[in-house]
Amino acid sequence: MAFINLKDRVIQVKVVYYGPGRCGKTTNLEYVYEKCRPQVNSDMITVKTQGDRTLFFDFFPLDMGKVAGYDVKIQLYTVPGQVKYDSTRRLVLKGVDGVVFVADSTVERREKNIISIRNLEDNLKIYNKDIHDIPLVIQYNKRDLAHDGIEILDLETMEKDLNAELKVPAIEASAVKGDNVVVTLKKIIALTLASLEQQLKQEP
Ligand SMILES: Nc1nc2c(ncn2[C@@H]2O[C@H](COP(=O)(O)OP(=O)(O)OP(=O)(O)O)[C@@H](O)[C@H]2O)c(=O)[nH]1
Ligand SMILES: [Mg+2]
Repeated sequence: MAFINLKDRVIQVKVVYYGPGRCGKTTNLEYVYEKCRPQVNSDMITVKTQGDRTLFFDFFPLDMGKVAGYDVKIQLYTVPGQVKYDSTRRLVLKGVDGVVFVADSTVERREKNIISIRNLEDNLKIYNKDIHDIPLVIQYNKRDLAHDGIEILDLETMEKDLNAELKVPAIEASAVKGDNVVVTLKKIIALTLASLEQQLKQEP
């Protein structure tokens, strides 16, 4: 669960962007970083391999101001999407409070999205978390490619593949253009804080 400091009245919430390699997780964070500069009081930490792939994670803290008398800080992370970095993905998921699953809308990545969301489910289990219970938003990214004549998956197909059972909020986006990037973030923050409030109520 989120880190809560009752004495200083600070809540730290961890949100992780998950998804297959090259789906646009880092691009989401870069956009948020640029847009929300005044609320970010540190550099974006990012470790990249050749060709801009995330090797470990991207990270920065976002200051949300006061919520119910608490200073709320959102820590935003991405995982490396490449299959071979599974142990790193697990590490990054430790203590996660909310997940944005970024799906790649291109037809050729269909299977990769399905494998990645299953991998998310498996890795959450390691921390006794159920994908059905954790605050989760699915982002259908790269919708802009349709305008370039590239074949993309229709929404019904993506919903059927990834969200038929979960039925979580799903948002069409273009991380490179910034379309719905902040909308996605606001949605996951809202869900995560609501879930946190529920959990706090249940504490003895
Ligand atoms: N057309 C288009 N390209 C995108 C979009 N989002 C990301 N890309 C491109 O896709 C490539 C991969 O984006 P990244 O953000 O690095 O992907 P990632 O999910 O962080 O990849 P890993 O770190 O390897 O897991 C880059 O060339 C981006 O510019 C989008 O919405 N539309
Ligand atoms: Mg990345």
